[in-house]
Amino acid sequence: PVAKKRSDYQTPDFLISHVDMVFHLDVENTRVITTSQITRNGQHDRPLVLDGESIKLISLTLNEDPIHDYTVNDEQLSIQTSANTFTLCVETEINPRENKTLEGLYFSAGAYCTQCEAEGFRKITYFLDRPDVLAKYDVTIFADKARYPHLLSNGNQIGKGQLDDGRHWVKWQDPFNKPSYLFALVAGDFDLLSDHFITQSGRNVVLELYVDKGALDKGHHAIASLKKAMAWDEKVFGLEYDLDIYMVVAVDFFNMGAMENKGLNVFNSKFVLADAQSATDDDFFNIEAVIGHEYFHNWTGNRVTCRDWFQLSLKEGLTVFRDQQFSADMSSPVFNRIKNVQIIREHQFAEDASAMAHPIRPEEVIEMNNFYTVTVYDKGAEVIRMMHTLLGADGFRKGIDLYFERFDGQAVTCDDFVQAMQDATHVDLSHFRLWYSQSGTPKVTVTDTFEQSSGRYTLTITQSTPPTADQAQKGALHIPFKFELLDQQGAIIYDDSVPELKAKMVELTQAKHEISVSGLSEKPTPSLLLNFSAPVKVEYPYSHQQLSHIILHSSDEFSRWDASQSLYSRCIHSLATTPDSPDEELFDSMLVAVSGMFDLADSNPALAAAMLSVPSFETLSQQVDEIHVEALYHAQRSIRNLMATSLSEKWLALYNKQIIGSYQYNADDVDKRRLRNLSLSYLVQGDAPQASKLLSAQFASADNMTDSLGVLKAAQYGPVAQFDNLMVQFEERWRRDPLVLDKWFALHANMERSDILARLPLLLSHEKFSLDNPNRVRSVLGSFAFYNVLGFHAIDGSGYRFLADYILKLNSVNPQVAARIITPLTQWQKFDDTRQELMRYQLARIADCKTLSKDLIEKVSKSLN
Ligand code: DPP
Ligand code: ZN
Repeated sequence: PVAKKRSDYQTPDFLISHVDMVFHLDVENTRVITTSQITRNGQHDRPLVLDGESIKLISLTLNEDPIHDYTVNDEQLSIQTSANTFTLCVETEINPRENKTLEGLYFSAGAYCTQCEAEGFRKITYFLDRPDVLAKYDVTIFADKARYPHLLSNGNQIGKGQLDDGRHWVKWQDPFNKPSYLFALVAGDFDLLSDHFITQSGRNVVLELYVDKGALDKGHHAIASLKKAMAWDEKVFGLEYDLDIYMVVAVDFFNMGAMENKGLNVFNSKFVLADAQSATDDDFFNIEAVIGHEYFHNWTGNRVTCRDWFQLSLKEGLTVFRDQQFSADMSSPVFNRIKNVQIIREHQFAEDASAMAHPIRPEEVIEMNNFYTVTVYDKGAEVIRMMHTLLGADGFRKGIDLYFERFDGQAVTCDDFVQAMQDATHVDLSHFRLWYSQSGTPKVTVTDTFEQSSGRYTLTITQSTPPTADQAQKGALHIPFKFELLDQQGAIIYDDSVPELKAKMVELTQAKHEISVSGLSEKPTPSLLLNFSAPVKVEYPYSHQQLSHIILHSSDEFSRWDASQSLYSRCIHSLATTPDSPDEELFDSMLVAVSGMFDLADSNPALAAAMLSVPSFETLSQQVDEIHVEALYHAQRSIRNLMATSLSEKWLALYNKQIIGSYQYNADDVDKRRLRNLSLSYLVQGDAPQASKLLSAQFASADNMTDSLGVLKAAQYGPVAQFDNLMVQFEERWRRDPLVLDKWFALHANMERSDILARLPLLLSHEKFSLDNPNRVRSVLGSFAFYNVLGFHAIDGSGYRFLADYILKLNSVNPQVAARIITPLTQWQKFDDTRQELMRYQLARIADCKTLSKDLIEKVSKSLN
């Protein structure tokens, strides 16, 4: 396969103004008749080249005459015509049941549904399947009425009828121009939850949520979340919904989280269904966030879309930023910020360090599905956030307003977005644009000097970005770097004559900056990168006293948490490198700091819970140049054990203090449950005398999934027998609920135990496991590969081999999911030589497969280079 390059963009040779589609649904022989109004774009005599894959061409007419002058291959249909404006009618046949890739039209647990982003529409019909071809769609669906009473597509329903043979039909019309990737069709027998929302201008919008039969009670949180999102977008961005109906359908088989098809979102049921018994607080949170995300796409993505797929971050970075702001407003801002940053530090930094490194606007793509990445999404959101910081909330809003004024109804580029931001505010963003083309994790190094005699303190800040696999040369970026200086009492040092101190921010634009302040009586402590103001790594030689000082005194809650994480990291790395001579003084000062954090539990429980948690293995891995698996893993364990045993009374008191009534999803109770389950896990880790009793008691009395799962997660640190016993009980209770069973699969797959490789095959042969279902695959194979550190990285290579075996199986079933869970194997670069060799050996084994999908070829070949 050949890579497409961003620089090769050409405007389309033809445009399509209107599409009429008729679907005759049948599980194995669905007929699709697509009639398009097509116009030549500019003066040329090139043929009309349509995309099409895995579909059977039945007939082809141009202005109602049969076409003879065409060629067709596995990917394209090419029609030679001299007409400039014409009607093209294409009839195709597809097999939804056979379609396990879950792209195009497929059959999922008794219902038909579609997934067209990025390039799935071409599996339905031959078409100009690119986002800069915008058309209006009329869609008529015919299907058996008894089995498929609900026939849905984008826009408004404009007709329906009944046939004598038991079939019925419904016709939909979408008044908005849209690219083919936003097309959707759903047909099935669902339960329907209806509601409505009155927009700011007084229009009534019907809200419809379609779920599996019997699951109606689990839809209320999703509907409530949707209404919150609609109100929030009006309030914060002045953006109102534009159709009279908004539909959400939950399906069990889905490659992604959800999809923002115009007026007809299709969701992975995991991000819709929730009730207290079966869903955790995190599930409730994620549902609100994903419902928000897809809703916000209606403007950032659908009304203004991407010119080409290299611009994906135009809609995804911006929409992730919007959903993050929404979630922060709905719950705890600091807790949300910490979550965002953890994703960057655990996964995005890892991507930068791997062979898959790419800028938020990639330059080269073989399979677009491989670029729905943490870089495009989450680093993309950080880039938008930096603009928000540089322009201020009002400036940002002006920029957004201008963006919609200029580009509503169009397919545009990331440059167009930045230009609108710049033109609306007159802030020069020309240098800032480098964030779109430069990949990698910038490193900001800070040093300081203090001259006792003059009281002059100088901060020297340098930036550099190490080379990445895709790009050797790096330039200095425009970085909004927020910071403050704390005196020894913990007060912030202000000096109006130093503009950076006044603004609490320096805009780094060059390799090196210096900031000086005079007249200080003692050396201050700098608190750096407040609120993670840029997606960079910061280096400053903090003493542990300084870290403790920041934990107590920074004005920025995020930075207080961040300092706690630096303190833990320092302890862990110190123990990992010199396990035989532990730095007792460092550990003592860490324990003193931790002791103090307990005092926060009443006043700021969200922050306390975050501060009392140590960095993940994945985060720690990104802080070192070479990962020594066992040493780092055991050091992290030991530090947690030290915290657990040294402070066992505090953990017990904290556990007992969290009095919570019957389950409600609200911020106060969520915080309490989080603190309680965190305490429980430390009590188990520290082998506290009460631990085992607490586990059983909480398991027996829990009226909600958060507390049940809290027990199981904590039990992972205790004796295997007790864990296994609880897991058996859990399975008995939940074996008929696939979404809950996924949690059970994941707990088994990421459990640290010596017989893990022997247990995995048992999970995969479980009657509820199926390679066809992405949620099951992610919960077993994904959890194992991403989070079972000792199992996956077993030094005999058995973990790598196990994953590779299943990637080869998945390759022919669902290449998109296969290419996602191969990620840990492609990130071999920082491991020891033995592991590198073992990982590369498995990659080479996969590369040898003769029928390897484009998705895997791209990732495997890059990581073997
Ligand atoms: N459905 C995916 C998302 O919303 C892709 N657009 O991010
Ligand atoms: Zn999105």
